[in-house]
Amino acid sequence: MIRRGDAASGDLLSGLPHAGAAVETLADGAMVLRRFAEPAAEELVKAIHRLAAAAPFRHMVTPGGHAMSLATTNCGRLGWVTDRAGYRYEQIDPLTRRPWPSLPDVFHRLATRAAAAGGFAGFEPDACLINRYEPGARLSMHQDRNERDFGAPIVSVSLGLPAVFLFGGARRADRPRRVRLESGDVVVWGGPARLAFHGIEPLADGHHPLTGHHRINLTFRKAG
Ligand code: MD3
Ligand code: FE
Repeated sequence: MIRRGDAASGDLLSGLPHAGAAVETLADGAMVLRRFAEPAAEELVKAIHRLAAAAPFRHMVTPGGHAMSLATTNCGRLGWVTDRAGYRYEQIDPLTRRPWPSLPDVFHRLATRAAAAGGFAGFEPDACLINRYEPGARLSMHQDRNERDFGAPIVSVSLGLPAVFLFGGARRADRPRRVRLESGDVVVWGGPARLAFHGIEPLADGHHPLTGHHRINLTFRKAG
């Protein structure tokens, strides 16, 4: 279902719906807000550079001992980490041994407005995982299960180079749908979609005016 010009898809800066704004339902509980973050994209990328100066991007290691192809950092009260000991949320960045930088206002505003547009008014993220892909980097099929409350949605924001998102089902073996995510696209994952298997295909080569040869993805979560 596509609702064009719906008041739910608002311009971030003016608070008004913007031309071409649409809410597209991918599956029960999964809403794509195409270009919802476009008006704020430059401000978001500036904030990411500031955050990365305080909590650098790093290639975390999976419990199996492999370095991830994508680089990761976090902001907010809790940050998602992985190492040989497993996947979890931590208040202290293991690299800097300091708390993660706080959630910038522009991040919080975007995440809560997108969640509301997707039917999750009152969403209060306490964690934002920031993934940075370069050409060839990928994310294999997984579920996000380290959060305490699966009733809260996850809001994802794509910036820079496009990617092919793989949207599977409740079982790993379910054949995934391929969904192209472009800069400014926001997806709200809640309800039955919250525990779906998902991944990202290897990033294609390219250049984007916002991020150069990178794709950056923000995922806002209520982890604690
Ligand atoms: C569907 N990130 O960080 S965002 C992740 O583009 C992650 O970096 C991908 O999967 C990325 O865990 C995909 C879209 C996404 C995020 C979380 C989900 C889709 C989801 C949780 C449940 C279902
Ligand atoms: Fe995920």
